Amino acid sequence: MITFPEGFLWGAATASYQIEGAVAEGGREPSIWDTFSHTPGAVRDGQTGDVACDHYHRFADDVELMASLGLQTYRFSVAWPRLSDLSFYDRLVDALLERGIAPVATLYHWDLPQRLQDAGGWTSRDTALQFAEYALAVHERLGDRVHTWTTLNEPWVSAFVGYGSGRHAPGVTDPAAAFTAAHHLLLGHGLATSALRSAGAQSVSLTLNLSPIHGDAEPARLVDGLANRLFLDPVLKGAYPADMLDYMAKYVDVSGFVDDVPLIAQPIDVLGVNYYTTNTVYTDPDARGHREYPGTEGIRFAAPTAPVTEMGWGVVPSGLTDLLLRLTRDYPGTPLMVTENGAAYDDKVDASGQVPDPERIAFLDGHFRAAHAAIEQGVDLRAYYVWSLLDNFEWAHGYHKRFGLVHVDYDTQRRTPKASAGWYRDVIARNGLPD
Ligand code: IFM
Repeated sequence: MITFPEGFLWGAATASYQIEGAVAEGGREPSIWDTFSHTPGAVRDGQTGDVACDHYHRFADDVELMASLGLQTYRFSVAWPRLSDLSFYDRLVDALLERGIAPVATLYHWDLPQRLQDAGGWTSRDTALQFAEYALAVHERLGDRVHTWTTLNEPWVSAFVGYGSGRHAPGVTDPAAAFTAAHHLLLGHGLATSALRSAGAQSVSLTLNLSPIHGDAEPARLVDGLANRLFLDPVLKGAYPADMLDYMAKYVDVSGFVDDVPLIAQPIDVLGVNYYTTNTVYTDPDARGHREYPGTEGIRFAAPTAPVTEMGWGVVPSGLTDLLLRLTRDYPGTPLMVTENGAAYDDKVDASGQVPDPERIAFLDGHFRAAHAAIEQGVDLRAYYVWSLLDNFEWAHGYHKRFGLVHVDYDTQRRTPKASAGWYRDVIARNGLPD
């Protein structure tokens, strides 16, 4: 047996806009994803999160489903647009605790209230201040029962996909706005962390999407800076990387950024790592670069080699070992949890009502072993959350990409655990895998 440390926690993750639906219920105000998904051409086939998995109404059954898989912890996000009435999360947290499932609450998984976007969104410093106030309000309501808090999910995506390429809400295509948004997201994280801490939050974390970058040295340094160090260093080293400050200065006035770093660099209790794949980049004068990495003209992002998932992302379990070791080496002293890892495949319910998904089982098996290899080499990894509990609204891809351990029929809302769900239940029960 490959056994994980005693006390290691196994869970699954979701996000509010991707599963809840009920967008006009419980006093919820519109978010940037409501606006964006209703914009013609923004999301594949014009799909929206209006109904999604109807989790808002079906959460009690979904918690039963989690219990049937033996989940020990569940990572969900609170919708900022539901701030005026947080009673849904009260009920959700109570249901989780009744089943012995530890709730981990993420405060921002991309559904910014539209009213704040109308005032500039993350390009406005005020959004960071408002985020800290919102964090406090949620903590006041749930802090007696939620132990672990995550401020932001994947600020790189919020900044560079939301304000850089415009592939996500709010659909802005302006590199200067993307860098400004990145800074204000980090500031929001720092302010919220201080606020949560002073309110007595037990464990505060930040979740970053991180990726090892391979290839030619110079483009790899730049892309690693944009994807990884730009977010890790101010939080965990108390300084923006010098090369990134110079780089951002080509687009924005960074003088105020430096002054804010002490506010950003609040100690965190654990770092959340979302890992999906690696990137490989080469110098190529003819290459157009990548629109989500501003200024990368002349850099070629290599196509992944097979096998790939339905997202077209390469399956590279060893990248997870490398990433966890690198974090431990370069940012020592911060415990880690894998807050997302998983894969989309073209899953179908077969004639016998089963959903065979051997590729997902192989994917997870490989990545769990990769995480275990990192632990054996000294990484302090505390938990692992599979993305995702349910098939759900995969942003610009709509419902076309299925990441769930549980299949969702969107016409009937019927949930069918895939073969991987049963396999995962056994992993959890054994706290490990056969050797
Ligand atoms: O679905 C997303 C999630 O919202 C954030 N991390 C990556 C997942 C898969 O793309």
